[in-house]
Amino acid sequence: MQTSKTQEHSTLPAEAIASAFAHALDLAQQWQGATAPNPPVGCVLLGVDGEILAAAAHQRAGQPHAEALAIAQSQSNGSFARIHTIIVTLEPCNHSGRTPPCAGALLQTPAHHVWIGVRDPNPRVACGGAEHLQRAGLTVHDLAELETGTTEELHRRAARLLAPFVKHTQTGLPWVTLKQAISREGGMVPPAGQKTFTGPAALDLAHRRRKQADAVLTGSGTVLADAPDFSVRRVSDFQNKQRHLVILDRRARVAPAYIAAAQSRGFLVSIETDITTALTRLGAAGCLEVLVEAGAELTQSILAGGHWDEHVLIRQAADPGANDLVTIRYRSTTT
Ligand code: AOF
Ligand code: ZN
Repeated sequence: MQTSKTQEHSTLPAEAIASAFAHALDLAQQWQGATAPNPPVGCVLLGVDGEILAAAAHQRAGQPHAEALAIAQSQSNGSFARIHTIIVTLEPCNHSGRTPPCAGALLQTPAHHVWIGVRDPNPRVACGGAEHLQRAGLTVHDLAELETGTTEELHRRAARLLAPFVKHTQTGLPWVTLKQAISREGGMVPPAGQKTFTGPAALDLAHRRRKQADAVLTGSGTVLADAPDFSVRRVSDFQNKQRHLVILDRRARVAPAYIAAAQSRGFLVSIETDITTALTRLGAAGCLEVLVEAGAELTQSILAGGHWDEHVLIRQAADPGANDLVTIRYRSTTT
């Protein structure tokens, strides 16, 4: 079919953009937890009929950005000349960091439209990428402009995906996810001889959350009571991923043997006495997301002190065999 000049330049149907965003978010989510201190980013290249030409995600700091990978893919599969619209979950960068600027790379393609999920809060990038593309004649759109029934859900996913990077860029602190499980009796302590009281779905969730975290934070009470190994088990972990394990231990109660064993499992272990200092140090070390897995006392003080961003609450099912109830709330309303 011959495509007219107007069709070549016009915006693709909203449904095609929405499904490409969903795909870009799925890809980026697979690397959530692998990219720190960089954000997880996904990019999809579409042709004039809304067909997917290439799709990729940023995998690790120092390696190519999502856009560069997608463009390289389109070059190797011969679709480069057909690129019409670029979908990217984060505003393309406009600076030379560890890798060359993506905005410049996008301008080398024949694309007419770029859709952005979230604007980059990095002061070296902030609005620079989008502005640069616009000045060069591309039409830049924000996901929020998209008129579909799924836009809100896509926007919520994009915002959560980038929230740790946004917070870290703006404050130097990591995003704190507080995981709390409550038994049907209302307590947080598993019955004697058991490490957990939640079912398989809640355990899967817990391990997925560990996988996406750059650090696990716990208290000495939990270590003394359970000696948790804090490893990622129910999902496959990233290769060579090194997580921090921070233990809040004011009275130096944690045995050196526990610390040595955690180090031999690959953790960078540190003992801290104060939550604010612990989070500041994790942020300075480039951690984007911290998962708190602690007992009642530390959990309550993190809630009361406002040191959390996301509270994942797992309530044990009233009936044995039924699914536990998971609720997620955010401290700020921007996510
Ligand atoms: C993008 N696409 O896939 C990512 C971006 O040191 P560099 O070169 O890796 O640059 C890191 C910065 O680039 C990071 O702080 C963030 O602002 C942006 N990340 N940008 O266009 C990507 N990961
Ligand atoms: Zn880039």
